[in-house]
Amino acid sequence: MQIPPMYNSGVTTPLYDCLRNPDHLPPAVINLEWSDGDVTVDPEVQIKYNLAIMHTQMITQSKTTTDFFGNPYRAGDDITTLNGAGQIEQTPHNHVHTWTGTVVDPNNPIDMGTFYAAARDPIFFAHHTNVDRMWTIWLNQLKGTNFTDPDWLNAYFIFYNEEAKPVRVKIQDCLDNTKLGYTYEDVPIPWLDASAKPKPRAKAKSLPSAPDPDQVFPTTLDKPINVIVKRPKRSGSGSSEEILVIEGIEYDKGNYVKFNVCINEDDVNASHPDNTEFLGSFSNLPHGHRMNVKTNKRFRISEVLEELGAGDYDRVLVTLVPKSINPVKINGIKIEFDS
Ligand SMILES: [Cu+2]
Repeated sequence: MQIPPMYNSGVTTPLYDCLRNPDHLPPAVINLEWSDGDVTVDPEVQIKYNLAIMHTQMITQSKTTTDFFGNPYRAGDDITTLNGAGQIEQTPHNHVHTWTGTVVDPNNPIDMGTFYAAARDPIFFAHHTNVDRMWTIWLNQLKGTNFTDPDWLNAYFIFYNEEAKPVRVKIQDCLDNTKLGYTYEDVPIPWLDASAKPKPRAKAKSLPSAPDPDQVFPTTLDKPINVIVKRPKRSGSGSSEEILVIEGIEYDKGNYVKFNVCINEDDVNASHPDNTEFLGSFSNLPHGHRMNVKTNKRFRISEVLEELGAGDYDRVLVTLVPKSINPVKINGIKIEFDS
C-alpha cells in the first residue's frame, strides 16, 4: 500500500513526478481516508484501517447500482446541483488523489491533488486503472450490476485514436473489459472479509443528549456537530434499508472539502475507519475553477445499527466532524427508506 518503486526512482524514470507530497513517498503507507492534518499511524494499523475502508465502501455501502455509481446526472440538469457521487468515487478515489498530491496548502494542491492537473502525474493512470479494477470486482465477484438506462449507455466521450483522429466512444462500448482486450490478474482480495467492527463497550447504553436536526440546520460546519435523528416508522412488512441522508451540502467546488460522519459514537476523536461507528466521509477533490454547488451524501445504516446493537432504537446519534477549513454549509439530516 505504498507508491510502487517504479514510480519513484527520481528523474531516471518518466513515471516519476516531483509534484507529489514528499511525506507520502515510500515507505509511507497510503491512508485511504486521508484528511489534511491527519497524524501518521503505524503501518500495520493503517493497513488494517485501509482494508476496513475498502470493505465498507465496496460491500456495506455499495449494495445497489446507484450506491456504486452515484445518482443520475443528465444533459440539461442544473450544474450547481449534484445529485450525489458514487461511493468509491469519494472514498477511496478522492483520497488517493489528495494523499498523493496535496502539500501544505490544501487549497493549492499539486498535480494528483487537483482535478485539472491530476493526469500530469503518470501515477494517475495506475490509480484510475485500479478504480476500473474495483468496478470489475464489484460486477464479477460482488454481483453488482451496471445501469441499463439508455441515457447512461449512450452517453459518449471524444478520444483520440492511434492515428490522432477524434473518435466517439460510448459507455456501452466499455462495459466488458474482456472485449476491450484486457483482464485483471486474479489475485487475493484481502478486504473481502475485513469488515469494520463495533468498538468494545460494556453494553449498549442510552444515547447522549443532542438537539434535533431542525434545531441545528442549516448551519456552517466549522466544529463537530451532534444531532439526534428520528428513524422513520416502518409500514407493513417492507424490508427496504434505512438511508441516512446529509442534505444540501453547500461548498465551492474549487475548494478541498472533507468531513467525517459517525453514528452512535460518543468519542469521535477515538473513532477509526475499522469501527462500525465510523460511517465514512464526504469529500470534494478541488477543481481548477470555482463554483458554488450543492449535493447530498447517503449512507446505508440498517446493518450498521444491527451490528451496534441499536437495531431497535427509535433514534440515532449522528456526528459530523469537519476535516477541512473551507466553508461547508449543511441544510439538514434525515433518515429515509431506500426507494
Ligand atoms: Cu481521479
